[in-house]
Amino acid sequence: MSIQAIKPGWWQKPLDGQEKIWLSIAFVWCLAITIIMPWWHVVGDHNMSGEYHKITGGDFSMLTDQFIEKYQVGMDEGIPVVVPPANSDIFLRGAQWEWDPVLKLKAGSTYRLHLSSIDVNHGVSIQPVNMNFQAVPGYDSILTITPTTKGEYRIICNEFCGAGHHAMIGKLIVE
Ligand SMILES: [Cu+2]
Repeated sequence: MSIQAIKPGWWQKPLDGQEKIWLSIAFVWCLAITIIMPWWHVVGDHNMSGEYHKITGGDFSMLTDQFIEKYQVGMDEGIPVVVPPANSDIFLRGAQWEWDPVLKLKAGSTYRLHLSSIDVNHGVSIQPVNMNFQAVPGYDSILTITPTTKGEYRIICNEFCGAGHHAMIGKLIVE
């Protein structure tokens, strides 16, 4: 019986010069983005800080319905249109597969926007300005917003949420 020498595998060979360079670049980049993410929050307003509270889908739905009842002015393709006063609490409900209500806001006014979903996770992507948030079931995410540019915006769900995901497009109007 003889003992055969085991051939060294690729993982036992020392790193090649090129490999060392790329690993170093990747490592430095990892460090850089780790610093940049919190830095953006302070310097660039990229990552907004909000308030978060636990809430059931039923309770959030009830608050949204009350909000709609109070400030509804019409309908837009089957979705209620709401004109809330400045400095008020406003609600945006995500559900498979629509956003409601349509919010009509005043440029320069500040609102407390409550975001949630009553079923699964939805992504809130406001286009074309490309602001992105999350509607998370079980949580009321509150953002203090002051829209500055007049126009009609689309709220696109950018978190895959099922068969009708591609059609989950809401509307936000600033005038
Ligand atoms: Cu979706």
